[in-house]
Amino acid sequence: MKKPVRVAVTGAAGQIGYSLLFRIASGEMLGKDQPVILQLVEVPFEKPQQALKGVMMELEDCAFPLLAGMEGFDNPQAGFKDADIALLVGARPRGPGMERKDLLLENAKIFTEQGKALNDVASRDVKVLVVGNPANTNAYIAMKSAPDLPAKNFTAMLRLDHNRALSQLAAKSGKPVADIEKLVVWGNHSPTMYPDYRFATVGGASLKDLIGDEAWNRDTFIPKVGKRGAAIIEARGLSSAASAANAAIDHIRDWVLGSNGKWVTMGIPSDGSYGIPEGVIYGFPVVTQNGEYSMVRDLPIDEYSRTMMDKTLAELEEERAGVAHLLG
Ligand code: NAX
Repeated sequence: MKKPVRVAVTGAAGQIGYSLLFRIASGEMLGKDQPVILQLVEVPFEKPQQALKGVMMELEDCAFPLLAGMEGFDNPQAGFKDADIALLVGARPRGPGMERKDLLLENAKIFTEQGKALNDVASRDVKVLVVGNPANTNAYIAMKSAPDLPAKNFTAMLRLDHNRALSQLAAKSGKPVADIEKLVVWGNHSPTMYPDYRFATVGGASLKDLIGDEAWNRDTFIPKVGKRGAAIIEARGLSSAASAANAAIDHIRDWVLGSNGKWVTMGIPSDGSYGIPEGVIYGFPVVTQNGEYSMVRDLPIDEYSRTMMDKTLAELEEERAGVAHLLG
């Protein structure tokens, strides 16, 4: 039997948590031979702590053979102890009348504290995925608050955007999702992101040539992927949860177990490639192997793509400037 992997999850009593935890415990994230210990973190208030207890009771009732242990916490310093993987899902939602600036600052406090806690008590190899919005900037704040951990361990979730784009492309081209490779989603997890299928292939042939409809790309595809989150809220009355949990599982599974040469999108700290300033957490194409990701480099960037990539970068830089005073 393998040594259990410690997985910390914040926002464990929330919507995404409810779609996520059972799949982690059943082995869908780390493999059907990998025991896990769940360290579940919620805010220290009665209602969410009570709800967390209920979720833990249900996890118990599944009698998952791979669930080697489970504990609930009301603070990250205790909850992140020795964590090998940290899924930072909980975040402050936008309240009525709340300005974007205030939302950013409220979340900056949360992710500063969580970054510090990871720095203090998590495994030195902890793999961090930030799901809670604004995900890229929250990941940046956590990374900056954890100076003793490698910056490359901090990532943000662009995988839902990647998967949304894949499905739209499959529907348009009539090809199976599984056959589409080399898709990229550049930038911020926000409507400014740039889903880019210029390099995508189906069975080795160019998907762009197959679709051959540039107007569809610019006028339908890109805005549809960018506004998909809002469309789900309008239809469901609640934000994406099961698809977000699914994307988090995909992200970590590929990071830990490898993508078998396939490109996937991860929000990672830039190394200066593609004109994106070093340190900015930005969606890039990566391949993963042996628990490490590496960026797909030297892709040609045409004028339209440059404009799109700079627009989503500008938004990230604005967010970063809004929290700079907190990071010293
Ligand atoms: P919910 O409001 O259902 O659940 C969030 C949970 O987090 C709550 O139980 C809350 O008590 C808890 N929480 C808040 N602050 C916390 C803290 N400091 N420590 C521990 N727990 C804390 O939201 P849910 O639908 O689960 O969404 C969670 C986050 O994911 C939101 O920020 C949401 O915007 C974001 N999303 C990100 C996506 C992405 O692709 N990156 C897509 C889906 C989702 O919109």
